[in-house]
Amino acid sequence: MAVPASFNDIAADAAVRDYFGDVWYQRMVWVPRGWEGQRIVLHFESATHRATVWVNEIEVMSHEGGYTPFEADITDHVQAGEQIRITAVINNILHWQSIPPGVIEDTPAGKRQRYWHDFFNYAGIHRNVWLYATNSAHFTDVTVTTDLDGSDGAITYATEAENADARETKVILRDADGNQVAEGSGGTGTLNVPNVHKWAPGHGYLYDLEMQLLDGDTVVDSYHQSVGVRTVKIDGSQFLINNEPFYFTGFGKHEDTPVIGKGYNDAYLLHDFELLKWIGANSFRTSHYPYAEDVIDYADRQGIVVIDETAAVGLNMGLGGGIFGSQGYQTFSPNTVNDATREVHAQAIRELIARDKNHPSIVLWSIANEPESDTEGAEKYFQPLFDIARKADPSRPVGFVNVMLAPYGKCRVSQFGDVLMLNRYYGWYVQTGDLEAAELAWEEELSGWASEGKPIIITEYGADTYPGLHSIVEGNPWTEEYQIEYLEMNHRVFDQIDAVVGEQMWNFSDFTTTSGIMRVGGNKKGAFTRDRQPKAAAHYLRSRWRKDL
Ligand code: BDP
Repeated sequence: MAVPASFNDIAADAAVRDYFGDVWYQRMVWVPRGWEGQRIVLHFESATHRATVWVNEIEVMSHEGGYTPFEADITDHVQAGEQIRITAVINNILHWQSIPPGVIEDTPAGKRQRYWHDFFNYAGIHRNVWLYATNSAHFTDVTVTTDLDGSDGAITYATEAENADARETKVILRDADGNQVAEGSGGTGTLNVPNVHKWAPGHGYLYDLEMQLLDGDTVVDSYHQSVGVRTVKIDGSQFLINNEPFYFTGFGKHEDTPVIGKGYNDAYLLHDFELLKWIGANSFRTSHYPYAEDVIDYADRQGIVVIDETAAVGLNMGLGGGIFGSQGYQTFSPNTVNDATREVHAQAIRELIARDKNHPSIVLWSIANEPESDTEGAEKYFQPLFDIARKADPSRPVGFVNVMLAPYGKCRVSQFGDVLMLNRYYGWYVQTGDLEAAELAWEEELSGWASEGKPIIITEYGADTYPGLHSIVEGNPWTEEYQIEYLEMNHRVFDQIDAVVGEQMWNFSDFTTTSGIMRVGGNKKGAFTRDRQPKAAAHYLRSRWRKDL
């Protein structure tokens, strides 16, 4: 099986596509001879949704959650210069205690995997797997935060190291041209940078912070951390980056491409960012799971702003009625999404923040997408999760994405967020084809939210559009014309309300879902098709978002 890739679409076989259960991966690898005496680590960038890994006959690690990394020190089990066998069993079942949740149902035709999120449950080893070596004294972590005081910047760092007794830590800050601009000693500290070159939306300027672990004059470990100096603050209903109001334009995306499913791919990464630039998007949300680390690294370099989301999607049994068939479950209950699920969710939040805390592009954590949020059960479930996120990262705002079923006045979870993120489909799922009625209803609801005094980001609004389908008259859903009319209506509403600080259209491109009567070869709300060709709406968005044209 190819790695990185989802296994589902590789075989031309429905049994492989829809398979759920254990999937075994195995390969032989040489441990480089030059690694004698080094600490050797096996690192998975992700395995969806859980994995257990062996080196030769020895079990070395297990991990729950499909989109965050895990690793094991395998030094004691391998020899430099030898070939080793790596075996991983990946399991893709979604159940009540997984994030995202799902259920295996007994049907007359056999067992079936069911879930409540609107994208295909692609699985496998989606990202790179690394074998790497360090000194036994080595850095294990670094946390960097930045601040601005007029034209001066401050970079505060805290390193962590192992087996490093009596070792000194030295840090060197270099600008993007490689010139040293500051240095410090000790595992923690603050570097002041007069006349700092800021990281800003559209301007991905990065410094390089090198940390060295020293044994006398010998560098025994060295790590390079990119640093973008910028601030993020909420001021009333404004979202400030570098103390200036920021307006998000862009999309909710997916990791979803032909053949490889959710597999990471350099070419698609570059191409998607070129399209973001072409269309004038300054941001995206990692709907509905943490994306590959390369994506976030590249966003840092490109100055693209990111809302970083956990895989907590589909915690809402009220949503499936239309799209996924009959219901019969309660979202929050001892037998469904419960305290044990919340523990897994909490761990997903911690792992997301641990992985992504140092990225300047990330300005906001989204701890869930469209959960049930209008019930007491939801309020109790979510309150501690906001605390966990804030404790893990006091430097960024935290929010969750609200669903249309919990409108203004009904939602009991929004009170915990620093920002309001709303997904709304007026003119699509309701008032379908009647944009006049949709506009009135949308304006009314949004004015309600605006009275809360928090910044509002519209994280989803969209209309399924079959490329090539046209209509001479207005109000004809699924046509390319209607997608534009729908977007224009939304933009009229947003432009009237000051508290709206962003618009992220759903979706960047068409993507694969489970089959169903609401989906035609997947979700067709993309501005681009799945193979990244523009629909008419892409040109319309470009004319709205590209201020330079
Ligand atoms: C929202 C979800 C998103 C769906 C979208 C849609 O957040 O995942 O794909 O609506 O229905 O419910 O297109």
